Amino acid sequence: MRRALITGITGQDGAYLAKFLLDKGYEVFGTYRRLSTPNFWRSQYLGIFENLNLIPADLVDAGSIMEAIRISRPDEIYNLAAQSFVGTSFEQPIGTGDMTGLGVTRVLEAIRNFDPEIKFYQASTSELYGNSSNKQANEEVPFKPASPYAAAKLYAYWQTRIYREGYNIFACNGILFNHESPLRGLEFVTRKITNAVAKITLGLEKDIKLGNIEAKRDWGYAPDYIESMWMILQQRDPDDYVIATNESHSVKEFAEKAFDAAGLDWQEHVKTDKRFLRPLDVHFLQGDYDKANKKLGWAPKVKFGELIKLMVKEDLSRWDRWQSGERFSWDAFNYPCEDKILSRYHRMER
Ligand code: NAP
Ligand code: G4F
Repeated sequence: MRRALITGITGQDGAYLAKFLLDKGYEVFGTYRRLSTPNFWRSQYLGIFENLNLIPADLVDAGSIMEAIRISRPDEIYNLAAQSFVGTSFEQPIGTGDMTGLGVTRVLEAIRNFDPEIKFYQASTSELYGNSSNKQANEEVPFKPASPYAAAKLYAYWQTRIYREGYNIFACNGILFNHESPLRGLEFVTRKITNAVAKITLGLEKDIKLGNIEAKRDWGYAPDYIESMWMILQQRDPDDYVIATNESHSVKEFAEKAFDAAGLDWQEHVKTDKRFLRPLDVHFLQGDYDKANKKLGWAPKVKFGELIKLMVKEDLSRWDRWQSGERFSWDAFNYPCEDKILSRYHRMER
């Protein structure tokens, strides 16, 4: 039986990847951080929690990573753990550099020391491109990161290549464009919108406040993208691949379609608020997955319109069930109202 170690198993991609690998017959190990309250809701939601082998480890603690590898003795490591929210990376740039950047070197060093035969997948990102061009980005387009998060990921991207070329480790970058799902964190704009649409529909809220609604992203469906991670590690040679839908849409279009899916007019409910503007933003991202298509045989199945509908449907159903007294594992009921969260913006306003 093949063994996989997933860092970041409590996140969106970690949960879907764990399910995917279990279905393929893998023995799945996942690292999780000690938190004051456990957060396994995603794997519980997917019904796989009981099938996971969990190992406490933190990317800022090299010894804990080594220990996780010793315990799991994996054939493949999927490094999904990161401080993954771009907005937070402006508030916590040093912590983000440590976890999202240096953390990757800690995993690569552990592989080099423990067993260089272990295959390694690094969760690289379209944020690497930043505002480098307004064209579709493939693997040859130069990077120009525009956030502390992207700068940390750039370092991690190069370390992955350096360990591949320098130590002959099977280390690969999946350069994934934005991918969303009903398991997406509530701070990301897509789920923030679909959750708000559900609450507004049921009369629990009146409006939603957003930042830069002109920003454009190439949004795909997370379970489609998870499959590419596995495919990348099954090739004969290690390499880097862009994973995308090749379409780009604005936040405004996303909001319009999400409200429309619930029979509402977005203009009556969407407000803009400077609080959600970033010091520097990426205005346009659109990928080109041609290489992944030709070499891996990968293509996205779920596109923009369908993605929005399935996310709105799921959030509506959850709030509806919750209001009827049903209790289940999820995140939204427990999330603070954003007006209660103070940031640098509030300090500047005072
Ligand atoms: P996510 O939902 O935010 O999950 C991030 C995971 O990392 C969580 O399990 C989190 O654990 C863990 N983590 C954070 N800091 C850690 C630390 N110091 N030590 C160990 N674990 C830590 O992110 P995602 O959307 O699943 O994304 C997965 C990966 O792909 C991330 O590296 C992200 O940067 C990258 N990526 C995502 C996208 C996208 O559109 N989703 C696109 C490109 C690349 P806790 O639950 O304890 O916080
Ligand atoms: O949903 P977002 O926060 O995602 P972002 O910044 O594109 O990052 C995500 O995708 C990356 C891949 O490209 C990943 F690497 C990263 O880990 C993460 O998963 O914001 C998308 C866009 C931005 O331009 C943002 O300024 O939406 C804009 N936006 C407008 N109003 C907002 C809001 N973003 C958030 N989070 N909240 C708003 O109210």
